[in-house]
Amino acid sequence: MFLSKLFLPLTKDLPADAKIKSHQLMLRTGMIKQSAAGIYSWLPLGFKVMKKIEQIVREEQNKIGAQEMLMPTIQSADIWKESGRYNDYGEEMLRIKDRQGREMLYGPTNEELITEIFRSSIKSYKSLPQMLYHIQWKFRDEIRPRFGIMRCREFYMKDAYSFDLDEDQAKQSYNKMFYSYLHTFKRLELEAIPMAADTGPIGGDLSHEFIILAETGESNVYADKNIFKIKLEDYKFDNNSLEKMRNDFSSYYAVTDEKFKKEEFEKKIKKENQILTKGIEVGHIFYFGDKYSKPLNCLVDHPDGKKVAVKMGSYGIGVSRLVGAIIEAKFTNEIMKWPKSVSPFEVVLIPSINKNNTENLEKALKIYRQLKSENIDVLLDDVDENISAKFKKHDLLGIPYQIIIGSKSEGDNLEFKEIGHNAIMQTLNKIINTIKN
Ligand code: 5CA
Repeated sequence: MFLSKLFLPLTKDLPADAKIKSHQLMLRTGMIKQSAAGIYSWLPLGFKVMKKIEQIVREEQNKIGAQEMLMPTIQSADIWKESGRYNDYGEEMLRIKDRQGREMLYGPTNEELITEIFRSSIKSYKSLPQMLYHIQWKFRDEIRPRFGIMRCREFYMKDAYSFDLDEDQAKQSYNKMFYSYLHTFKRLELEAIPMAADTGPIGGDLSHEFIILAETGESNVYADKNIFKIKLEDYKFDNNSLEKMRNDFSSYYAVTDEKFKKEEFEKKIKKENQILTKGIEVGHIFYFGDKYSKPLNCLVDHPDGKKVAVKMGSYGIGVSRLVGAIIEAKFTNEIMKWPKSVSPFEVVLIPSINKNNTENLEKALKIYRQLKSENIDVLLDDVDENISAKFKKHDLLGIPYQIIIGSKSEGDNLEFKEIGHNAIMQTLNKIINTIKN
């Protein structure tokens, strides 16, 4: 892609409510545009990042055996009346009437709908366990949407649902998701802490929020620093190891507000190990047994002949929120650096362009074509502006590899920024060398 062709509405004018870095930066770099309070359009740059995050979330869900499907955004109110949540959900639910006067709603979550789908086809323990997920827009009429896409009204969520015969097996499903979440966040280069949490309007008795540390976060974090010593590589994907993993994490103090007790915290953790800060909730998992399967009559035949309500859990990741969360975690000193796995482009070519001398641009074009032929997603900054303005722009855009052509370099030399020893660097070096020779 040529920068001159990219739809990238950079802006310096920020609305007064853009208080945190990620919100400001996403607006400045034209990743998103607000269309109504708490409702955003995703412009090409932002959309690309979100899609890459979505793909990582998807791959890690598939790895643990969850199956992807897609449920609609609009749901019938009937199933919510069956579960009893239609009234309980209150003002946060966007309620709609269709032309026949039927009550509909824009889904804030999908426990009811997935249970309805499940009960109509699965009748026997022989079909269990199952894990299903979708990645779909949700709507919650948040009383105070803020921080851009971090707390908005329409947002993109991965929500998964597990179905098991009994509590023990359901907890194994829970553990698999626990494992999957930690691996997902690791691939996004985020250190997420699983914190014991309340279940709120979803319900249930076992729940963890996955929180990344950030001063601008809305969640309070109370944790023991030693939790970061746990290494994911030490756990295998089998039931015993997964159970051990959750227990090991739970053995360190890490709780959200509702579970926090000051005396306990101060007694249990040495002063120097206390983490007392803010964080961003990027995922939330719940085990709630038969909270939905019972009222919705989602029963299966038990091996001993009885009919039992399936035991369920639900598991959410804020895919759109993660875009902002990554920015909050990675932005330092006016310089952004996307994790390589989700960067909008893999590498940017920055030629110093001079009207009387097109040599740098020609050289850049040559490299551009070769990178393209190697399937590297490259951006070529072909805009005619001075090099320091270019550098400023790319510090904000945050593409992790830059090749600078003609600024400090003399003759055939090229300058790299951000050198790493990995596959893409080797390919880049190879291409650069063939061009030089
Ligand atoms: N049904 C359950 C799990 S599937 C559920 O809805 N959980 S949740 O309410 O905790 O939401 C899951 C994740 O969605 C959160 O961890 C958060 O990352 C994201 N999220 C929730 N509300 C918003 C919002 N208003 N704006 C952006 N992301 C949100």
